[in-house]
Amino acid sequence: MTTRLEILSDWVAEAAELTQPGKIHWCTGTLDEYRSLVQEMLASGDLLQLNQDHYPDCYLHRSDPQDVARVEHLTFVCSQNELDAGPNNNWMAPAAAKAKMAELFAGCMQGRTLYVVPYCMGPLGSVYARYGVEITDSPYVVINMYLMTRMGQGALEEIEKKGTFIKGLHSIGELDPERRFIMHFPEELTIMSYGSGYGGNALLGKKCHALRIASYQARTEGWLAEHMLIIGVENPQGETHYLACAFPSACGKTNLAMLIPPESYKGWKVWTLGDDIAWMHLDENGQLRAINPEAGYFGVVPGTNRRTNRNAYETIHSDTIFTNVAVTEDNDPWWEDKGTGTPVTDWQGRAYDPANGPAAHPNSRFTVSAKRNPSYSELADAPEGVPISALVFGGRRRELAPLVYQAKDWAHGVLIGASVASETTAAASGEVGIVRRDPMAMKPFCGYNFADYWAHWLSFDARSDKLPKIFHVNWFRRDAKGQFLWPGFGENLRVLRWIIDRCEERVGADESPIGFLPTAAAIDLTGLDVSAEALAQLLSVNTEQWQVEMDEVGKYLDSYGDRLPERLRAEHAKVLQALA
Ligand code: OXD
Ligand code: MN
Repeated sequence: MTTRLEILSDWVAEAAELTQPGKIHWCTGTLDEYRSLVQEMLASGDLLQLNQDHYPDCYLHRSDPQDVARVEHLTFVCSQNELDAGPNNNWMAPAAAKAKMAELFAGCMQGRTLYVVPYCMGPLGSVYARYGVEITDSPYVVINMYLMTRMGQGALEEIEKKGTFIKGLHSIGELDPERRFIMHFPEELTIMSYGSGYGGNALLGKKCHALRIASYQARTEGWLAEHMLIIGVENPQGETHYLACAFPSACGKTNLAMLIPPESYKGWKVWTLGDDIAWMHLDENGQLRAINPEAGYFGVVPGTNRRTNRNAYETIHSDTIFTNVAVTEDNDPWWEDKGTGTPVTDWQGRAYDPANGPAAHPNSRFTVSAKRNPSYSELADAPEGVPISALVFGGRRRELAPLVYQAKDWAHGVLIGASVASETTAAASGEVGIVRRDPMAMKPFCGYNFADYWAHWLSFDARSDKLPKIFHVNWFRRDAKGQFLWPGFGENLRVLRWIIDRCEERVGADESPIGFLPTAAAIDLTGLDVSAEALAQLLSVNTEQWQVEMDEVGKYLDSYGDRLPERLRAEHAKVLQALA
C-alpha cells in the first residue's frame, strides 16, 4: 500500500531518506494486522503473554525503566515568536529545533521497520474530526494507536480527500534520556518526537496532536480542544445531560468518567464518552457540542479495583495492553490496590521485593478500546457529538474550595478555570501537598500562550447566548483531623445531580463572593453517612483563606504580563472586591 496523495508520499520518502529504515510498512488498521504485530512482538520479547484463561488477549509491555512517563522538561513548543508559546511552555526557535532533531533522526531506523500510521481523531468523516499521520519505528506505538485512534485505511482515504494532515515523526532512538525531545511546530502542524517509547511522548495522536497542536488550531478556527472527560448522566425519567470536566492528574478523572451510581440512585446511569480529551464546537444554533477525539483509554492502572472503578476493572480483563505492571504466580497482571492476588515479579521483571518499591510502576498503564467499557456510550461515535450542559473544573484541595460552586457567568467561569490548582500527591515524585497552578488542567498541554488561550475562552460569550454553565468541584476537602469530608467515587453523582438541576433552573442557590453555592438541603444525602455539619463544612467559604488564594491567583495571572486579557483582570478584581 502507498498513497496517491503526493505531499504524503513525499514526506514519507523524505523521512525514510533521513532515518534509513530497513523496511516501510503502511498500516491498514485491520485486526489481522494488529494480531500479526502482536505475534512479532511476542517473538521479539517486546510483549509478554499474560494468563490467557484469566485475561484473554492481554499482553504486558515493559518499557525501559528510564522511560516511564511524559517528560515536560523535554517538551517544547517551537513557534516562530517565543511570546506565542508563552511562559507556560518551553520554547525553542523552529530552525534550531529542526536542526537538533535532524541530527538525532539521521540514520536512526537502520535495521528497523518504519511504520506509516494514518489516523483520525474523532468519528471518521465527522466535520469535527481531524487527521494525522504518525511515522514511527515502534510496533508498540502502532498497536497502541490501533486501540487509541481510528487508524488505517479509512483514515488514509479521508486524508487523501482533504489533502492535509498533521505530520508526526517519531523514533524511539536509543531510549536515552539525554537524547530525548518532544517538539511541536504548531504553525507547521508538525510534531517530532525522539528518544521515548512511552505513552504521551510517543502516541502522537494523544497529547501532542489532540491537545497541543489542536488547541492552537482550535484558537484559529474558533473551537476548544480541552483536557476534559465527557459523560452523559441519565436520570430515571430517561433524560440525559452531557458534562465535560477538567481535572489535573491524580484527581480521579478516569473514575468520574466511568462512575457507577450509588445503591440509592435506582434508575440513574452514567455513560462514558471520553476519559481524557474533549473537542468542542459551537453548532449553528450556538449550542456547544463535544466529541472525544480518542477511541480508547490509556489509563493509570494502580488503584483500579471493583470498588474504585468497577467499569475500568472489568474493561481491562480482556483485549488490553498493560505497560509496566507486575505479574502474579498465575501470570495475571498485578498492581497496588488491585484487591486480589500477590505479585511475584515486579514491573522491571525482577523477583518482587518490597525493598525495591511498588510492584507495579505508579504510572503503569492500560491501553484498551473504549468499546470494551460496560458504560460506553454509542454516541461516542456520533459525528455531530453531544450537546454540553455544563463545564466542570476541579482540583485536589484539602481546604478552601467547597464541594461544588457555580460561576456567576461565562467570564467568571473562565477565571475559575484559569485559577485551577491542585495539591501534589505521592503518585508523583517531589514534595506532597504542594499547591500547583494548572489552569483548565492544561498546563502541560496548551500549545500556545495561556494569556491568548484565556482571551480565546472569553470570546465565546459574544458568539452564543446558549453556552454551558460553569462549575468547580473539590472531592478532597478534609476536616480538622485530616479526614476526608466527602466519600467521593459513585457518591459524586449527588453533586452532578445538583449541577444538572442548576442547568435546568430546577433549584435555587446561595450567592457568595466566589459564586453560587448549594443551599443546605440541595445536596441529596439519602443513604449516605455524611452529617449535616460535615456538609456545612464542605460548602463553607472562608473569606480570609479566599483572599489569600485570590492574591496568589492575581500574582499568577500577572506573570502573563501585557498579554493577559483586561477582562480576566477585571473578573479577578470583582471577586477580590466581593471578598473585601
Ligand atoms: C494523562 C495525563 O496521561 O494527563 O492523561 O498525564
Ligand atoms: Mn490526561
